[in-house]
Amino acid sequence: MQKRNFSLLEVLTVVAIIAVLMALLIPHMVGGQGKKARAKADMKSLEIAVASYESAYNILPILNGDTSDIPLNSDDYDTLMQVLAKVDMTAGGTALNKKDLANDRSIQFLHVNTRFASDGYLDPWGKRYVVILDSNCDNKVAVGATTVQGKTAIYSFGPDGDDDQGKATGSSGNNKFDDVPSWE
Ligand SMILES: [Ca+2]
Ligand SMILES: [Ca+2]
Repeated sequence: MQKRNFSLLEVLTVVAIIAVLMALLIPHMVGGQGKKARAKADMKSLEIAVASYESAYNILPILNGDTSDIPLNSDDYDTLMQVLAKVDMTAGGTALNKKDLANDRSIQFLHVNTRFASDGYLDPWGKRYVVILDSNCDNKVAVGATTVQGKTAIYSFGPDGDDDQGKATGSSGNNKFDDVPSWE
């Protein structure tokens, strides 16, 4: 039986195909995971900032007068970010002036990048995080049907940019849930 060796050209062709496939696939895989990791890190910073504020001032940074835990609206989101970051934010229509904010001791609880003032505190896919604080002071936060223990629940809409109520798995009809929650 005659033994057939691969020619150099054949080997090089296979190596080249594998290299092209890896170049196509790896950034996609790493990119997706990298963005999720960034979202988790952002949310962790925010959670720590809220907790630090609470321990400094003995109150949550935003009290919207609600007796149920509902996601911060756009203005409250702006105010929260400004209070915590001590940065004037112009992204929102009713951005408050720095000196008016409820942070008398001027502590910077949240460190933000330099694009913060124009972009706001956005997730890696360009949307705002959903921030829900424990407005009714029972040390848990309701997110849709999920109950999160603690004072803060945050989630990102994830790659699809749609609100899945913080659910990272499962689906409804054609919509596959892909949110990135702070509590998982
Ligand atoms: Ca609550
Ligand atoms: Ca989503």
